[in-house]
Amino acid sequence: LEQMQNMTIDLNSKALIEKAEKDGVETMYKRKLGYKVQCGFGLQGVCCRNCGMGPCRISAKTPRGLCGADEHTIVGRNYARMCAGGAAAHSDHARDITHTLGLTTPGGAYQVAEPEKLKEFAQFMGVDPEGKDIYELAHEVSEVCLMEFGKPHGVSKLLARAPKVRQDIWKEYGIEPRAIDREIATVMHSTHIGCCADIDALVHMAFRCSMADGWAGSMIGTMLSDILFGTPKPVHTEANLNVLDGNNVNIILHGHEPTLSEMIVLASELPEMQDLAKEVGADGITLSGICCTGNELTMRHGIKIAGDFHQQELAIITGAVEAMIVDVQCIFPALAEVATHYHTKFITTSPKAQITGSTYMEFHEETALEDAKTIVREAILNFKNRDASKVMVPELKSEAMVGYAEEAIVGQLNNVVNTQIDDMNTLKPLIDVLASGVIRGVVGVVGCNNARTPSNYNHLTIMKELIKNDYLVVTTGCGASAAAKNGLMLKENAAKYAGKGLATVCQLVDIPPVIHLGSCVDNSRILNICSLVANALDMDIADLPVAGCAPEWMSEKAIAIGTYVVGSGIETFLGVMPPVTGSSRAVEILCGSIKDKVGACFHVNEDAEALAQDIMACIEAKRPHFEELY
Ligand code: NFS
Repeated sequence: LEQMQNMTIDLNSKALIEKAEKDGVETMYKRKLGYKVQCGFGLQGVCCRNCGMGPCRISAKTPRGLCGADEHTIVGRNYARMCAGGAAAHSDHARDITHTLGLTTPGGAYQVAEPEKLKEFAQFMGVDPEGKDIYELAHEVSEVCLMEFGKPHGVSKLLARAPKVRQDIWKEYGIEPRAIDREIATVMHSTHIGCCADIDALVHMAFRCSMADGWAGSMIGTMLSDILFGTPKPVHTEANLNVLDGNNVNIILHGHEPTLSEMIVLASELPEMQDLAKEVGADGITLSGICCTGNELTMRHGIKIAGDFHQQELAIITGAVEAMIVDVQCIFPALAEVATHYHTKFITTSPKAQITGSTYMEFHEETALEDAKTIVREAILNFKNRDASKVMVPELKSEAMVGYAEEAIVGQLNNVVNTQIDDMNTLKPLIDVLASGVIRGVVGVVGCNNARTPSNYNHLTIMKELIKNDYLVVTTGCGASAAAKNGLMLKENAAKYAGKGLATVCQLVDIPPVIHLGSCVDNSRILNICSLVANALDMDIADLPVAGCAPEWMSEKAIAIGTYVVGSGIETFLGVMPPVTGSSRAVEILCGSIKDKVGACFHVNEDAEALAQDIMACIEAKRPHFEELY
């Protein structure tokens, strides 16, 4: 038990791991114990199973696969495929959002929440909004965006948001992404048996494909989600499993796409649903979120964050959850088994993510609200099956301020800092505090939890070290949940955790030391802010005192993100080694020579304290150049 409890630093999680043992329920933490030794070939990325002659594994005795592929080829292919997997996930999510924009109608389930943003974006995408009805425009923008997934000619239109120098770098290295689906298909083709067998070419392709994620798919996903559901604004919330309410029907939303979760919010607020909840003996309905759906909901509605990736099983083990409703991505298939020990309904909704043992209630955007009502009703009616003797809601939760979109960050800084500057809504205040060195730099600390490190340990260690030394932290995904759960997203805690410079800025500007930027597709907001600042200063993104960090990354999506962040000229720090160490060439390129091409590279250190020091050293080394340019 102690061994399992040591795999997380979250006290709620520790308590629930103990309950799981008592209840005889297997969790990830238990399974991890069984995996004392994980496959060394896989860890190094030198196992190839891309054809039926294999699997081939590179070792001293077998330095080549049956086709003759060496370790560099195999590692390169595997890495490129991870990028393709990640780009596919983010972009397919974005595709659904784009289709949904095409379904908007006045007064319908899906509407245009941000007409001005839509007009601006339409203009950017080459659609003239002049004289058009807003829904006509929405449908046209939807069509234009869908073309970004499959257009036969040209490169991503969204690249134009980046500084000109950056665009030239991409052109030079040849990583301007064409249609999103094409980049993914090209990687799948080139990594097929008997195709690309050159590590430089494979890395190049991996970068181009990942760029299609960051500078097309994810960016479209974020932009259209804002247009459909509203641009997030700072809002108060609470985080960690204590947000579950013992007297209420508890519905947890887990997964990624706001199309489903937004409808569940609407449905659960209907008087008929509230009444039904009372009828079955509950006080009301509590919605909460896990993973990126949690982030999307909390930043737009202040809906509470139940937990992060590693807490999904534990949430059900509280015995207080009527339904865990999921759509796509980051969902443990184990939830089906865990749910059998309690009354919880594990409801899958997407044809893309059906899971054996779950209750499958397919969700269609065309009948969104009706489908959502059916699902919510199912959850409410399950309240009577709750077994009080099995309920244990753990004690802890934390408050947080979340929901800082680009607009909020700029607006917030403008509000308070520089009342003397005349042009409001400029980036000047942000740039001033950066240039003067009051804030040393900005670091995006983002991404998952990984069972190879104690849950949340790397995130919190690095975030705390950075803010203590006056680096502003922005965060998304499960990193954001870790920060929210631990009080780092409260301005009131700035004095406690942040250095003097940062703490002063937090007080003056009314921001927390760690800023919630949203879900993982919202990493595109980071690209956006960096581009805005670089453009305003006439610099390249690589000139800015910024860095990216994924301290506990685990998904292919995270690899794609890391790759496009590096491709964007931002030094990227990983707390877990990706499976590339089997190829000395791959490591040399990714952690070194790629910098000659794109102005940044990967840095890996599995010691969190040391990684934080590495990040700060890297930014400090950038500062003189930045100050000079400024
Ligand atoms: Ni991101 Fe979101 Fe979390 Fe990792 Fe999974 S939820 S898309 S992949 S685990 S941060």
